[in-house]
Amino acid sequence: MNQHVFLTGACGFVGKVLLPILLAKGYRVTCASRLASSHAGSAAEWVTLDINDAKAVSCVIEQVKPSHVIHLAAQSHVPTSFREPAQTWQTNVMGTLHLLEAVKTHCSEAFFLFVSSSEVYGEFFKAAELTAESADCKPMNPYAASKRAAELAIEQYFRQGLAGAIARPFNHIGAGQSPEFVSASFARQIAAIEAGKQKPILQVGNLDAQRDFLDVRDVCNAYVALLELKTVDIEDRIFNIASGQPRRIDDVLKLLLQQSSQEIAVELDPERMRPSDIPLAAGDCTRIHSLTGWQPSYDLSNTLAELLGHWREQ
Ligand code: A2R
Repeated sequence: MNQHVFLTGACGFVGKVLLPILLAKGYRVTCASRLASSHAGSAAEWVTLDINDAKAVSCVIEQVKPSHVIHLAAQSHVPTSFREPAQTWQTNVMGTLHLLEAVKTHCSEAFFLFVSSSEVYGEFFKAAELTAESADCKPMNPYAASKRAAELAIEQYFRQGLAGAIARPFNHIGAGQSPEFVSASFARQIAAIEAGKQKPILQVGNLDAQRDFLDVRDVCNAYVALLELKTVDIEDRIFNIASGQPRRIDDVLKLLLQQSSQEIAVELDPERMRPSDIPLAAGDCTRIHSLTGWQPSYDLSNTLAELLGHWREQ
């Protein structure tokens, strides 16, 4: 089969990192974005597409006839999902359904990789140190619930013969991520302090919480590894993309502060302390490792140093 990937959400944080990795691996890639025209000229092909438009999705998939779909496009912002739950479900569930139907109609042999989120585990995280894919999903926000709903839709297509996999990535780190995420927030503040744009006080939330961090390039390499997956049982098609190593937020902060020669005080910001915080969220990554050989390759302190370098250049 011709190796032609259809990549949605190509202009997002992950999409921008994944695209060059796919091209370097020799995949032909057609990227979809709502603002595609601005990317004409890159090595990939681009289409302008709103996944909420079922007809447009069908037309594009009929033309492209990809061998693989990587579906990243989503309303991925948790606070927005509380403000706009219907829009979040529309894009994340119905948008996914439009793609599934188009693939079923026009290229039913294609491999469909759906990028979900570790957020689907939600409250279950309180029950285990390392959460495996077999855990109960107990979403705690509309974003996570919509991703779980989309997973259920995909599982039904899997049972009807669709090839594919579902990825549940844990926390990613990398340049280009919104400073609403903890590592980017710390790095941005340190860079601002060094540049004299912020008092030498770094505002933090809950430093005791433990999370599972991966370099976004490792996350993307995992997606590429999943594209090459051979047939597996439907029950085994969900994959945690995780390091399997819980890290205290405090340790991430310390690693970043070590990169700076500046004297920086740390101050708790009550606004950043969420009472619903999950104390520990980390994933068991045994399944993806045993089925594809994937494992993380980037060292956390190097990733954080690069992140800080990125913010220093802003
Ligand atoms: O269309 P754009 O360029 O605004 O791209 C956004 C895209 N997107 C959509 N694309 C087509 N039709 C829509 N109705 C639509 N709504 C959103 O999804 C945006 O660039 C992309 C998602 O990018 P980020 O929010 O930066 O997410 P990130 O961190 O790259 O995560 C990738 C995936 C998401 O599905 C997460 O939920 C998952 O990884 O964990």
